[in-house]
Amino acid sequence: MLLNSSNNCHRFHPLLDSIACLIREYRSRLPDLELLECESEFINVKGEFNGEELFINNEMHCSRGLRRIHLESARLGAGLEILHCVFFPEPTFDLPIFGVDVVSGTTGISAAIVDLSPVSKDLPLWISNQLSDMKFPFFKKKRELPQWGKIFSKYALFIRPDDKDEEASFKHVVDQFLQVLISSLVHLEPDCSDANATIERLNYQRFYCLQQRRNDKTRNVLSKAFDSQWADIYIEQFLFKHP
Ligand code: BLA
Repeated sequence: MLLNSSNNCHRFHPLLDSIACLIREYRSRLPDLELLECESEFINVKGEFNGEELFINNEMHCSRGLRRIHLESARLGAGLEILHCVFFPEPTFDLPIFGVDVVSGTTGISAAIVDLSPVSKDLPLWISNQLSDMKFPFFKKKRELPQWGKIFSKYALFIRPDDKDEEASFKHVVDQFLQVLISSLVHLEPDCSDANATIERLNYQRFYCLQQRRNDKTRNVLSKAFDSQWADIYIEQFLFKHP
């Protein structure tokens, strides 16, 4: 049997593993899916801290309507595991940005966030209609979004799951958000690349990246595991690279 050389065989917290599987399943159904073979120095990153193996594995694709489909799994020391995923749309398509961040530490999942974030003043109507019809499960520990989080929609879910049932409910919301995004994407026709709406969406994507770069928690964790200069480059040129 061939050993998987890309470290995908590492087991993460079951919620992180199962959300990654779910995302891969949706991703596999995207039209014209292609591997993005850019920035290869960031695809598999390895390090060591106090004898502990640290690593980041990235999967990067594009498809019709989505310019950058990024799924990241990272183990960054002291029991810290992160699942991070962003689907950046082509600005010619009237689609929101899908994003997920799940952070697991020694005491379990501390943060689970998912959103379909607007790339113009509001979400497209057919998306907000579907989201407002959704029945959101009850979560005991809702968390407050930070100052820079004004990029998120009013449907953003940010919680600390209380038990396995809440973890399953969070995954269910991720599933529904992906369903909403991908069912829209398939039927959507793009605008011209120089249309006003396209330029506006491009600018909002830039703003989204600028705001995400202000997440000091991400920067601190990466700086500790690697070094601060590398963390800045990774965040600005890979995680939240400008369109
Ligand atoms: C929070 N992100 C965090 C936290 C850590 C990371 C350690 C704090 C967890 C906690 O407060 O319990 C770390 N996240 C990472 C790292 C990577 C990562 C190292 O993605 C990548 C290598 N962040 C995103 C995306 C969203 C996001 C796509 O990357 C949203 C869709 C949100 N993460 C997000 C938010 C917080 C967070 C809102 C809380 C920040 C705060 O409370 O100040």
